[in-house]
Parts: sequence; structure tokens; C-alpha cells
Amino acid sequence: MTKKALITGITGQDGSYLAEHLLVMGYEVHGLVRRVAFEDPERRFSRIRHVLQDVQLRPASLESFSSMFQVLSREKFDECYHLAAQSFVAESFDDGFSTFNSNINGTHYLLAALRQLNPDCRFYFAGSSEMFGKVREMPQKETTPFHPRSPYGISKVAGFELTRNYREAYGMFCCSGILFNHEGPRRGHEFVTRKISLGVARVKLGKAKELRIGNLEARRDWGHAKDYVPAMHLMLQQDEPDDYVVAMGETHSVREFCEAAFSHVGLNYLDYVLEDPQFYRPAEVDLLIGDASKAKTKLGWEPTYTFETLVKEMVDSDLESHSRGERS
Ligand code: NDP
Ligand code: GDR
Repeated sequence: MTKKALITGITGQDGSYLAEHLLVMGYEVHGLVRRVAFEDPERRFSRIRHVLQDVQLRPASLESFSSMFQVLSREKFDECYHLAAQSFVAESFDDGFSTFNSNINGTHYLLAALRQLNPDCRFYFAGSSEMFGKVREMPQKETTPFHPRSPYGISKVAGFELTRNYREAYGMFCCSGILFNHEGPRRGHEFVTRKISLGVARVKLGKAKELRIGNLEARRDWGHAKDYVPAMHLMLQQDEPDDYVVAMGETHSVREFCEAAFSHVGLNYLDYVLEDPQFYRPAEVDLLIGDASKAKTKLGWEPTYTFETLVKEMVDSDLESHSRGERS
């Protein structure tokens, strides 16, 4: 029997990689997208352009319970991957209210609709290392207490707790992945890794003279999104629902990312990168490093990229598209 999956946030970085992954495994893939996306498909569907013929898109918004209820009342799904969210941490400081509305209410609406209409559907929630925030131990694992440092982090703790509560209260198969930063050529332009890879391409091609960055000493555990989406799928194939940390177990500073990205094209980052306080955050998460032992042992999950291959792929991809005059 062909399995049917629903992906919220299919137009985002992870949603696009997950759709590809599930299609390769023979799934029937449905995606929940904002109605406005249909008005500007060229731009809004840019990450899923190559699979548009193979997926079925349904209009709905995280802000609307009734829109999600309608999608779920028309079709039954075996698995639901809830990836849609306001995902930019910096934006959540500017507008915590709408971040809460999308990320907390949106998750609650989806869980409530599933409970009523499709309680056997297995559910994945996109939790985040930002839930650890001001970290209480090193490295962070499933049992590490949360101490979020932004409205985004708080919203993800709430989503995690909602997911756990639906599992415990209603016996639904609900899992949370606590994923550390994962990147790639499809990363949104505002996130620091993509900002750097785009900046390197512009400088190398003579289109820019400098790159303004915020806190260069912040450290992250960066992996590749293509490596991380199979872990989401594996979580929903287990006998029992559970939560898992997915991380590389290696930490690098923003400065090191700049250094590696510029040196890949034969340049010294010190000649181009300027630290600019306008990109500082009111409260920073200084150091994240994850322990993915549980995912490795129980799910058999293993990453294939390294920090170096991740940086190179991102820089090469931006150089190539900028050389062709494309904007991605
Ligand atoms: P993106 O920002 O690339 O994608 C977010 C997706 O959510 C987009 O498809 C976006 O649609 C959709 N979305 C946002 N707001 C709404 C809304 N109001 N109604 C409907 N859809 C909406 O995020 P990623 O792919 O990087 O991340 C996926 C998930 O994983 C997110 O929940 C994120 O918080 C979480 N996460 C990500 C990590 C990472 O390092 N990438 C690490 C840990 C967790 P549209 O295209 O229309 O804007
Ligand atoms: P993050 O990703 O907040 O970890 O959230 P981001 O790339 O935005 O920031 C990482 C670190 O880099 C520092 N930084 C800058 N960040 C941005 N965006 N722009 C800059 O110019 C800049 N300079 C320094 C930041 O201060 C921060 O310390 C991502 C998102 O995908 C979340 O949705 C996800 O949950 C977490 O990763 C895990």
C-alpha cells in the first residue's frame, strides 16, 4: 500500500528536501501551502519547482484552524510532518506575537484537527536546539533542560510540550525532532550561513566589496538539511513514539564559517567581513552542540556531510547561480 504523507512547510528548505526523500521512497506526498503562494508560484515554489508535478498542494494557513480542518477532513494521511513555522529567530524578537500565533497556535490547531479527524496519523514536530538556549550542559541531549532565549525558542518549547501532551493524553503517535542548525544551498537568505555563502559569491564576482555580519563569536552545530530530513522519517517508522536530538556533535563559530567560505575561493575573510551591531540579538545563544547518540543507536541515523563539504557546496552553488545571473 502506498503511504500518504502531509508536509506543512513544503515550500521551505526542509520541506523541499523531505518531499524529495519521501517521493523516492514511493510515498504519495501532499503539501500544505499558503493560498497566496499560488498567486506567485515562480517565486514561492522555487524550492519545489522540480517536484511540482509529483506532489499535491493544498491551501491552508497556520493562523486558521478551519483551513487545516478542511484539508484534513478531505483526506486521511499515514504521516504528517509539521515543518511550517516562522523560523527566523531574529524576526521573533521584532514580532513575538505573530511568531507565537503561527508556531504555537498553528501546532495546536493541527494536532487538534488530527485528533478529531485522523488520530492514527503519525505526527512529527520540528523542534529545535533553540529550546536549549542558555545551555545547562554540554553537549545537549534529549534530557537536557530547556532554557529558551527568544520568542522563537519559547514557541518551540510550547510546540514540543503540545506534541508530548497529545502523545500522553490521547495515545497519538507524536514525535519531536530536536534538530540543531542544518543548512544547504536552499537555506533562506537571512540565515547566517547563506548570508555568508551569498556574500562570498558577490565579493568573488566583483558585485560587492564587504559583508556585514553580527556576532562572529556565536557557535553553532551545523549540519546539512539533506542529511537531517531522513531522521524525521525514521522517527515515524519506530514501534513507539519518542523525541530525538539530531546534530553533528561538532561546533564552529560564525567566524570559522566566514574563514572557510572565503578561503574556498582563495580570499581572506578579514579583508571583507565587518562586524555590525545592527545584527546583534537582544539575547544570544552563544554555544550549541548536540549529542545525537540516541538517534544514531535507535534510528541508525548517520550524517554524510562534514562542516567542510557543507561550506563548499553552499559557496559553489551561490557562485554558480550568480555567475549565470540567477537570483536564488
Ligand atoms: P523555512 O523558513 O525554510 O520554511 C518555513 C516553512 O513554513 C515555509 O514553507 C513557509 O511557507 C511555512 N510557513 C511559515 N509561516 C506559515 C504560515 N503562517 N502558514 C503556512 N505556512 C507557513 O524553515 P526550515 O525549512 O529551515 O525549517 C523547517 C522547520 O524546522 C521550521 O519549523 C523550523 O523552525 C524548524 N527548524 C529548523 C532548523 C534549521 O536549522 N533549518 C533547525 C531546527 C528546527 P512560505 O514559503 O509561504 O513562507
Ligand atoms: P539560528 O540561525 O538563530 O541559529 O536559527 P541564524 O543563522 O539566523 O543565526 C546563527 C547565529 O549566527 C549569528 N549571526 C547572525 N545571524 C544572522 N541571521 N545574520 C547575521 O548577520 C549574523 N551574524 C551573526 C546569530 O546571532 C546566531 O548566533 C536557526 C533557524 O533555522 C531556526 O529556525 C532553528 O530552530 C535553529 O537554527 C536551530
